Amino acid sequence: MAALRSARVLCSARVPLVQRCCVHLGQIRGFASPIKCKAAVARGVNDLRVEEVTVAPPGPREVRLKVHSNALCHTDIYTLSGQDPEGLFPSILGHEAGTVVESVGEGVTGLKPGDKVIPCYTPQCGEPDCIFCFPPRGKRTNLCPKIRGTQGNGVMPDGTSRFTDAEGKEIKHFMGCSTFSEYTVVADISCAKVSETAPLDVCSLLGCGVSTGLGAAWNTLNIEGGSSVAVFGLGAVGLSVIQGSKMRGAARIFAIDMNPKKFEMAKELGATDCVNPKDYDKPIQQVIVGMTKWGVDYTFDCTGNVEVMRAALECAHRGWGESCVVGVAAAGKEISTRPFQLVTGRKWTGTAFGGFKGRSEVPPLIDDYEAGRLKLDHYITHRFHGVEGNLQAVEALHSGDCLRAVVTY
Ligand code: NAD
Ligand code: AHE
Ligand code: ZN
Ligand code: ZN
Repeated sequence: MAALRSARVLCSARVPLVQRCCVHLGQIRGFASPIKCKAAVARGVNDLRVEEVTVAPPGPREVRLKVHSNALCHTDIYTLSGQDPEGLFPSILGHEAGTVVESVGEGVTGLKPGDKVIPCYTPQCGEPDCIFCFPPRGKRTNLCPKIRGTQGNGVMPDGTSRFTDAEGKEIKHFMGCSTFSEYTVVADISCAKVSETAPLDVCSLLGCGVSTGLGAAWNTLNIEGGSSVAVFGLGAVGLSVIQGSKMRGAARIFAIDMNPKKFEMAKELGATDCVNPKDYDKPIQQVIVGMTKWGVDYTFDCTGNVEVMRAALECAHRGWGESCVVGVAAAGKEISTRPFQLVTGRKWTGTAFGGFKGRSEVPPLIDDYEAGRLKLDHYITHRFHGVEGNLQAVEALHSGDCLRAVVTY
């Protein structure tokens, strides 16, 4: 079904003729000029500076976006702090945004200036020869590898950057999005076009963290009604796992965090048991198993701490429990457990972007929000203005009170 939906969205033959002609006009390279604008540039570890940058016109199969709102994800901070083995400097971070198409490059179909877009760090090429996108095997994953190599090297698919600084020196892209800038350029296959009425601040939430949590519950572990769930780490990612689990009808939801300030929201979203590991003098996995008979059906690490990943696996139910790694661990960290934990039927898996295929499966989420079927406003706990606001957002996310700080440019 998802594959059929994806084929419909990606089929350019369905783009109205008038729209196709407009797109064709905009395709002429050189039609668009370089834009000078403000961006928060990561110059080095924990060195974020607002600068004027030049954003080149979009190349073939590329789209230049005006960024309206950016939400800060923990992964931006992790990369800024130098923990990401793929981290590059200087670069423009940011990968949760609500944007509007400013211009399109040659060969782009289905997108035109003025369209609202959520850039997705997990692209969806949708091409018949992509076994990750196309049915039957493409139904199993969202991990389209089409531009992953160049994306990881901080460049566009042709191997070059669209960003230069005031001295004309190259600045790297980040996660195929780079939304700490008033304008950015992304691959067309990274653009999830959303409804004309979609609020761009709320769209920013769906660019990564909140989609990831919902999708981890719905797609990756596919939680069914009546089951038990344990979520370690109650940031926006963990809380959206709780929200997604409750929407699926989970009967018992354990919410685990060292910061008790997180428990109120967890309860509002459906947590039945809030647990602070600091309140116990034994390993948290033993505490959770002790609160059940044989452990928990579905468990999630949303902290990025490898010891917590182990605890999540080890409190999963004997015989069938499934544990999902969502958090991103620092460079060089590894996970371990006794193989006996797997021999006795537990399964260990992970998720990227909650398994959502960006272009076909993210737009329906904002439709659900607009129709009142999906609540999202509670994730915006802080708001800032201007590109400078990204520096304030970094401070806010460190405070322990912040779920998502949305910066509007
Ligand atoms: P966050 O920092 O807002 O939340 C993390 C929470 O974990 C905090 O509430 C913190 O108090 C809690 N925590 C830390 N150590 C703990 C411990 N030992 N036991 C229990 N709780 C603990 O982060 P976030 O934005 O919610 O992101 C969570 C993780 O998910 C990060 O590692 C992020 O990089 C990752 N992430 C992964 C994906 C993906 O696709 N896999 C997508 C988005 C984010
Ligand atoms: N660059 C790191 C890996 C970081 C990582 O695991 N990223 C997550 C997304 S975090 C979003 O906030 C992910 O989905 N990765 C899949 C991918 O293809 O990057 C490293 O270890 O190299
Ligand atoms: Zn693909
Ligand atoms: Zn993220």
